Amino acid sequence: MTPPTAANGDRKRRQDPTGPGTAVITKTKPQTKRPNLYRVLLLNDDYTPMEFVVHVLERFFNKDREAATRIMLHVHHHGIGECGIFTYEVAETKVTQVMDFARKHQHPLQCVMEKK
Ligand code: TYC
Repeated sequence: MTPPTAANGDRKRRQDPTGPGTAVITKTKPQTKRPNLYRVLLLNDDYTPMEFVVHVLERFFNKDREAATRIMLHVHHHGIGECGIFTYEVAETKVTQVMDFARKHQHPLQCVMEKK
């Protein structure tokens, strides 16, 4: 028969860390991970009508006439401009919608996305 020594008690606690005198503390990770964001850009060209670009910005990027005109003129003068910032899937959808719409109307308008 083994006498109940202090050493025996220590051994018992090492085998069962949830036994009396110990507690398991679970730390919940704060759920604050931000999604990767993507800029959707329009590129200038010499052929797409200004009015068509304004319409694209109103229709697919929910810009009012004033904001759409400002962005279109920025692209016209600087060669490239931002339409909006979205998560990957939304950005990809916008690019596809704009490219399909431009092709349907036989304009060479280019729309691209880049990681922010
Ligand atoms: N440069 C075009 C023109 O003069 C207008 C234009 C603006 C085209 C923006 C594309 O993304 C664009 N008709």
